[in-house]
Formats: sequence, structure tokens, C-alpha cells
Amino acid sequence: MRFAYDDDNIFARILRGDIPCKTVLETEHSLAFEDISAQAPVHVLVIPKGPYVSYDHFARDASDAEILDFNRAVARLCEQCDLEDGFRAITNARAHGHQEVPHFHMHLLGGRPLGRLLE
Ligand code: DGP
Repeated sequence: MRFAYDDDNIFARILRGDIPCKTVLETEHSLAFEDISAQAPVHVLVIPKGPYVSYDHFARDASDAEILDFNRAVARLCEQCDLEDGFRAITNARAHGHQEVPHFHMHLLGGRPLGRLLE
């Protein structure tokens, strides 16, 4: 698969500081910030700082350091955002996944019972 990264996507602009965001956590390779249209009391987007379009792109091409950093950021967010009662981690990819922003991101949702995901 060929992944073409668009430098002008909204999360690239957030990473460059062109657009503000409410930062929840920043690490060497990752950034977490509040989703602009939160679907739950906790709705954080976790993104790598590198130019990856989707989860499969990130998992294939990111360095071990980036992948470790991202996953450790998720673990830290679970503590920082008081998600001990549970959470949902979702990542949408391409058209069938209804991905709107073409920079890999994980939605981390919690703070209330979220119901069944699939019927
Ligand atoms: P997805 O469909 O998985 O690509 O979801 C993209 C999410 O990004 C959506 O929940 C809304 C959020 N979002 C879009 N634009 C902005 C923005 O400018 N700032 C923030 N914080 N979130 C945004």
C-alpha cells in the first residue's frame, strides 16, 4: 500500500502550532489533545508527531521508538484522565472507516458508560 501524507491536514497544522488545541499530554513523539466535538466526558485524540496517514501506515513505517512512545502515552492518559472504570480506543481509517482527518489518530473516550459498540 502507498500512503500519501497531506502536509496541510488539520492535525499537521496543530502540530506546527498554526491552529490551537487543548493539549492533554505531549511526549517526544506524540501529542494528545481534546477533541473539538467531544462525544464523552473524556474524548482525547492521541497522534504521533510523524507524518502517518492511518494506523496501518503508522504500525508499518514508524520506528520502534515512536510506536513505544505512542503506546506509553495512551497508558499515561488512562491514568491522567481517570479512566480506571474503562475506556474505548478507536481509530478510523480511510473511506470505509469514515476517517475525516488524514493524520493517524486514536480517539480515547471515557468518563461514562459507552454502551455496545457493535450490534
Ligand atoms: P475521524 O473521523 O476519526 O477522522 O475524527 C476526526 C476528529 O477530529 C473528530 O472527532 C473531530 C476532531 N477534530 C477535527 N478538527 C479538529 C480541530 O481543529 N481541533 C480538534 N481539537 N479536533 C478536531
